[in-house]
Amino acid sequence: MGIVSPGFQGRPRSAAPALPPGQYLTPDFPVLSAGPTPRVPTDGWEFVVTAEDGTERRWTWAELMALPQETPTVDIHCVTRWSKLGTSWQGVSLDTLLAGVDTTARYALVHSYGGYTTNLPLADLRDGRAWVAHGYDGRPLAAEHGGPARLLVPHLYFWKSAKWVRGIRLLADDRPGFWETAGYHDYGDPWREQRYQGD
Ligand SMILES: Nc1nc2c(c(=O)[nH]1)N[C@H]1C(S)=C(S)[C@@H](COP(=O)(O)O)O[C@H]1N2
Ligand SMILES: [Mo]
Repeated sequence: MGIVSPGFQGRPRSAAPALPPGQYLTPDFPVLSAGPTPRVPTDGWEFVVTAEDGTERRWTWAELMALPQETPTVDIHCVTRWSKLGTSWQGVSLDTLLAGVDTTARYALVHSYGGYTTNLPLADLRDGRAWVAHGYDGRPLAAEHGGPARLLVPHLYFWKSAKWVRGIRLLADDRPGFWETAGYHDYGDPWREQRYQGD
């Protein structure tokens, strides 16, 4: 008999797939950094959005904390194949940060303290899909995970979630970041397994 009843299978087959193709589940929270962990004090910290015409919007740490805060619970997927489900964050939506920014740019290049960069379409930072996150699991975000604040864009592979985020440049033309220049996929959708250029 080729048919197995759901009762013998554990999970019912109707459950939505939680893991993108080629990923495995980890209960840990691995640390992946291309270089040393920069120590970024919140004194003097700022987050800058630079529009394509050079116009800047800046937020100090106190100003970021005074904005509406959200607590997204999301699944994260690293291109090195680990996924972690149901991670809980605190931060400010990019919708909030971009609300007062006048732009027709289609691309964004994200910059970090320490020099890391990553690119994505500006649309992917909108519609409740991206945050500047400063809390994890009810605590301030640890430095090795990008504290004091990191970008969180969980619908793309986790290399797009720049740790120690410092600013975002809005661009008319796409420009690759650190890993994208090294051969990683320009967009990085885990559900379409867009790991490397050509995927
Ligand atoms: N600034 C910076 N951000 C970064 C990285 C990095 O090396 N530097 N690594 C990226 C990669 S490849 C991954 S998988 C995640 C890892 O985040 P974690 O160390 O909190 O797990 O951060 C991303 N953001
Ligand atoms: Mo990664």
